[in-house]
Amino acid sequence: MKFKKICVLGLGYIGLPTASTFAGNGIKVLGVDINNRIIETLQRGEIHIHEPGLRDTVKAALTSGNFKVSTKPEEADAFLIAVPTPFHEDQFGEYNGQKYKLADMRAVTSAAEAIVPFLRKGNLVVLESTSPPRTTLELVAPILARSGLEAGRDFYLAYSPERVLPGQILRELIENARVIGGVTPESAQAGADLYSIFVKGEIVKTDATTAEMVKLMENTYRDVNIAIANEFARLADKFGVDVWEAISIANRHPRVKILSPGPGVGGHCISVDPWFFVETAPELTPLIYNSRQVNDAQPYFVVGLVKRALGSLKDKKIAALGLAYKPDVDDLRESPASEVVHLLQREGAKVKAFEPFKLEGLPGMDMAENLEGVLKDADAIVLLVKHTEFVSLSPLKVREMTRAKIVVDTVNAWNSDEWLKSDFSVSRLGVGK
Ligand code: SAJ
Repeated sequence: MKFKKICVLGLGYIGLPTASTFAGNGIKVLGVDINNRIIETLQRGEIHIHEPGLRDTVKAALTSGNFKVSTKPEEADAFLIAVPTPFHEDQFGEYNGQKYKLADMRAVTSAAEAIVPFLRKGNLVVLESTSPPRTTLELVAPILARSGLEAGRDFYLAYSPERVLPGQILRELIENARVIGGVTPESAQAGADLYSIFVKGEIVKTDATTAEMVKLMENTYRDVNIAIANEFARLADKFGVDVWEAISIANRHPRVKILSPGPGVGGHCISVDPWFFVETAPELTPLIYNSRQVNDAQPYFVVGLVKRALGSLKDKKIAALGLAYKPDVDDLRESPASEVVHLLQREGAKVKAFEPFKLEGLPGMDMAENLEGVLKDADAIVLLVKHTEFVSLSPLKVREMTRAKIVVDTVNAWNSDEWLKSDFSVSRLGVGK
């Protein structure tokens, strides 16, 4: 199948890089977002998210004339849906007395509805948003059928998950293997024809529900493995062991690859996607459910560690380094670091935070504009995110900036001996020694 024009619905972390990459490869792209502010920002040649290289790619795409943006779709050869699928904040499911989160599919529903008036025979529609198994067949196809056209017979319909790592999106979009699950083999082939415009990695064709499951399996696998690392950290703390040393020794086994413990699992993928399995089959997913519980409880474990180091938290001045959900990104969504700050505040601590990638932080937080500002009056320093800029901090330099004596390292970034030499006492997550 040949594509001259495509329409990308949703211009966030996935839609915008995807749309501008297609445009950079000579395809006419209409980027659609319901948020007028995003459209205005893009029309000014600016972008609303932080991702290395994205500003230049978007700018080049706009200047070439191939990339246009709007709040409404138009007729096109292919429609890509890349809208968010968060979970409901105020609705839960329940199974055997255990509460679980529910996917909020309203954005996918609206995007599919928005396509209906423009859908023509022979078009391709691809859902990219992470979704519970069978969404393509049972939610998207019936909505698109309102056009009078049937998926797989009159138009092609496929599910193709994005698998890019925030911070490396533009490179991974091109280089990663791409899964395309069609509602028919012809739909998978149409999807493969589309993505082969820029994908250099392997393109693997399958059916839509398999592709949906693959995406959820990948992130769930990671979540469960981080949960076990976090449990190992708790056990090491109890038994007087350094979990980082123990993991590094265990990982010398040829078939063991333990991930890193930390303050918890954040972001908009790994901490969300496993719930899509739990929601659709709570009776089959005790391991997935409990891993989520372990990772969600990890900020509380970190607060316990800070409490142990400081005695009491009441009125203690704490410098929190980092609020992002992981190193070197500006994304604070579902961030365990931010959760730790909230919990410390709740315990009566006076927390000042510094997030170099998002100076404004979050509402209700006392933010410093730089390192000096956050360290100045602190009683203790709590490192929550392994940003490169924090890892390379010299204890000698920090000593000059603060009177704090206590350091809590939750991400294993700092060498305790060096900090001791500069008159800091150091507590590390997962170190009971
Ligand atoms: N984390 C740990 N320990 C580790 C690794 C990560 O605590 O050893 C934490 C991070 O600090 C962060 C969270 O887990 O809070 C998730 O970070 P991540 O780097 O593992 O993943 P994401 O959420 O940035 O991106 C993931 C990726 N999926 C996998 O690696 C299986 C990415 O490829 C997906 O495209 C993305 O989710 C997505 O959009 O689904």
